[in-house]
Amino acid sequence: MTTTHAVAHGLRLPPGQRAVEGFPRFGTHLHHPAPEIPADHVIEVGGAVRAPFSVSPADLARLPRRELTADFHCVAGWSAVDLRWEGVGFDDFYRDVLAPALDPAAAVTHVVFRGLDHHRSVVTLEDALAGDVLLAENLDGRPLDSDHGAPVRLVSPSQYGFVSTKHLSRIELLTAPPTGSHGSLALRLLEEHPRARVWEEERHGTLPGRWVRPVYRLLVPPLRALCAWGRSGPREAVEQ
Ligand SMILES: Nc1nc2c(c(=O)[nH]1)N[C@H]1C(S)=C(S)[C@@H](COP(=O)(O)O)O[C@H]1N2
Ligand SMILES: [Mo]
Repeated sequence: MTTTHAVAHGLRLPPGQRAVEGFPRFGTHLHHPAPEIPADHVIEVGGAVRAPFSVSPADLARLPRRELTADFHCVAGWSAVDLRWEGVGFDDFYRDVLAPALDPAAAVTHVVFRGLDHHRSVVTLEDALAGDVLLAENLDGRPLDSDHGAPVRLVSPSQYGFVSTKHLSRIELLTAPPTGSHGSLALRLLEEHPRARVWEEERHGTLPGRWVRPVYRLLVPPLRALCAWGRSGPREAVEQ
């Protein structure tokens, strides 16, 4: 078992983060209910492989299990502390499942993770193989619920939460960074940072992370109020 609530630079949390009680359902999806999970749910694999294939829960169950206790950091400044995840290490998954299926001529540089709700994240291969990245099926000793990404999600605790795609349905292996479609400067400033490392405060594209902190500070309370008002359940919810 690995524990990575790193105390780096003398800080308990990465710069600009504040701890919240419990683990709210975060995300860019709050106005949608969690997606339906098909009974025969699988993770499709595509991109630089000899032939596309899919990975079933039974395939995952054959791989070594890993437990990881870590804090979880949303780019909007909220951190949930000491979450206990359990699943398959992405490095083991890569070695045992993805690497043998690769097109021999391909040099993979990036991995794309897609969720059932069409959320997607892009991770460099180096960051994906960092050792603290999991395909997680359990949280705090129980199977993931729909708020937190059932039946399986990515968890990359050293990167902002938007990387940790929930309800994982597809993995694509790329041999070059995906080409962005963002034309305008404003959009480029605001796009997700390609590495999104929390201790480096890599929040957004080309803006220094600390510049966007005050914007989130202002935006988050009204968004939280709106979300709480819009949801029937008792759970707390915050945007981004
Ligand atoms: N499929 C999917 N995964 C997602 C999101 C989403 O909207 N859909 N939001 C991301 C964001 S912005 C955050 S902070 C985390 C929140 O995880 P949680 O809802 O389990 O707290 O999920 C990430 N993964
Ligand atoms: Mo987030």
